[in-house]
Amino acid sequence: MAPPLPAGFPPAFTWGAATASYQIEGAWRDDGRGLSIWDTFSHEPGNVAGGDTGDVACDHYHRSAQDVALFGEMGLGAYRFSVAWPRIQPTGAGQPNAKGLDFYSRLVDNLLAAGIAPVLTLYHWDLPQALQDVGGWTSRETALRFGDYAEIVAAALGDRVHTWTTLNEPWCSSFLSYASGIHAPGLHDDAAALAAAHHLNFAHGLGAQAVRSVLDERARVSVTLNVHAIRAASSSEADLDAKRQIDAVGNEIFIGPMLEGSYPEDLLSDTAAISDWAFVRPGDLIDAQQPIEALGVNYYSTSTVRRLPKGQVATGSGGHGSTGYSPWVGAGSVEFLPPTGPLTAMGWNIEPEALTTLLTDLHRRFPDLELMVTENGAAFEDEVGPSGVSDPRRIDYLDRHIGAVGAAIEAGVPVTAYFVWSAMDNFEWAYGYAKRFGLIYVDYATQERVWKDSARWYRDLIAAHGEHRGQ
Ligand code: GCO
Repeated sequence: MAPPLPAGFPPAFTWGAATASYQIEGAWRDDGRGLSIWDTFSHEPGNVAGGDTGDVACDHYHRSAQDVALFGEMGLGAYRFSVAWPRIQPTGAGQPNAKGLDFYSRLVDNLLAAGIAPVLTLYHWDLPQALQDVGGWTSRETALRFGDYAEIVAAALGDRVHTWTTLNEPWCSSFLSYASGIHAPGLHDDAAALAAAHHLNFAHGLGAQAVRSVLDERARVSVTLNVHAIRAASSSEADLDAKRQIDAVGNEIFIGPMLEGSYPEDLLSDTAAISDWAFVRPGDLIDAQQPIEALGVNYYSTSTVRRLPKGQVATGSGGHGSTGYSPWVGAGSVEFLPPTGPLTAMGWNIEPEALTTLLTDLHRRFPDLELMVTENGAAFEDEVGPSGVSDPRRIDYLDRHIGAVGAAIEAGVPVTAYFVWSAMDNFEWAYGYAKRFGLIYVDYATQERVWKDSARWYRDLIAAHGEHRGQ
C-alpha cells in the first residue's frame, strides 16, 4: 500500500536518510586511516555492549558503491554522511591523506550519479586519537585543528558538495564524552565537559569560516544540534526552574554562542561551582557566531524533569543520547522522570507532537533560519522472517513524525529536509550492534543487506511525493 502523500510538504522538499562514518565504515586500518577515540574506547572491555567495535561495522568502506545503489533504489533525494577525520589527517594535523579523500570523493561521485545530493558532516564524533592524547576537546588547539581539517575537506569536495554541516550533536561530544563517560573518550570530569562544549562552539565557528573561505556563497553551511525537548513535571516554580536549568545546559549552551554570540547568564551561574569559564577567550564568541544557511535538528523523544529536594543526587536519564547516568553538569538536583507510553528499543518515548512544537519554537525565535530535520527514527527489535523484515512500528513512528514535520511546515516553519536515522542498521555507540535503527537491515555475519518494510514504505512515500530531489 502506497502511503498517502504527506500534507504540507512543498515540491522542493528533500527526503533523505543519514549515517555516520564510525557507525558504518569499518576498515579501521585501511589506506592509512589513523586511530580515532572510538577505536580506543570500543577496544577497551566494558565500554560497549557485547564488546562490539567499529572495526568492521557495515563494511561500508568496501561496499559503498552497492550501498549507494540501494539508496538510489529507495529514491533518496539526499544522503547525509560524515567524514572520518582520521582518514583525512591520521593524527589530526598536517598533510591530507590522499587515499582517505579519494574514498569520499568516490562516494560523492556515486551519489551524484544516482541523483542523490550529498549532505556532508565534518565531525560525527570520531576525533583523531592523537588529538585526544593532548587534551581532545578540552584543548582549544583541537578547535584550531578542526578549522584546518574543514578547509582540506572543503577544498577537495566543495566542487560537488553543496550542504556542509560542521558538527553533529556537540552536546554528545562534550557531555556524554567528558562528563558521563558513556561515549569516547569515556571521561568523568564535569569541568572538562564545559570546556569541551566551548571548544566545540569555537570549532563550529572556525569550521564554518574555513568552508566559507574556500567555497564562498557556493556552500550552504549548517550545524546539527540534538535540541532537547524538555518538559517540566509540573507547573510548580521548582519544576519550571529544573526545566530552565536543563534547557540551559542542554540547548542554550550551543544555541547561545552559535546563533546569538553569547552564553546565557543562567548557564554561567548554574555552573559557577564547577568552572570559571576562563577557557572562553576574547573573540571566541565572535568566531562561534557565524552566519549559517540552515540549522539541523535531530529529534527522537522528550524528557520530563522535576526538581529534587536539596542534597538529593540526580537520577534518571536524559532520553536520547544519554542513559543510566544524568550527564547534566551543574544539574545536581534534577530528576528525569522515567518515560511513559510505548517506548522504542532504546527505552525512549514516542511523541511526534513535540517535534512540531520544537520546530515551531525555533522558527519563532529565529524567523530567518531554515531548518532541516537531520535525524529522526527509532530502534526496534527487527528480525529477518520468511518474508523479509516486518517493522510496522518503525513505519508508524516515521509516519507520525513526518506528519509532525508537515504540521510545522503548514504553520509556516521553513523546514526543507527530513533525514531518517538511519539509512541502514549500524554501530549504535555504547549499545554496539544490539540496536537497529536502519531502513535497511544489515546481517553483520554476512554483510547482507535486507530491505525492511519501512524502506519500501519510505521509497513509496518519496515516489508519491514526486521524486523531488534537492538541496
Ligand atoms: C545521535 C547520533 C547518531 C545515533 C542516533 C541514535 O543522534 O546520537 O547522531 O549517531 O546513532 O541518534 O541514537
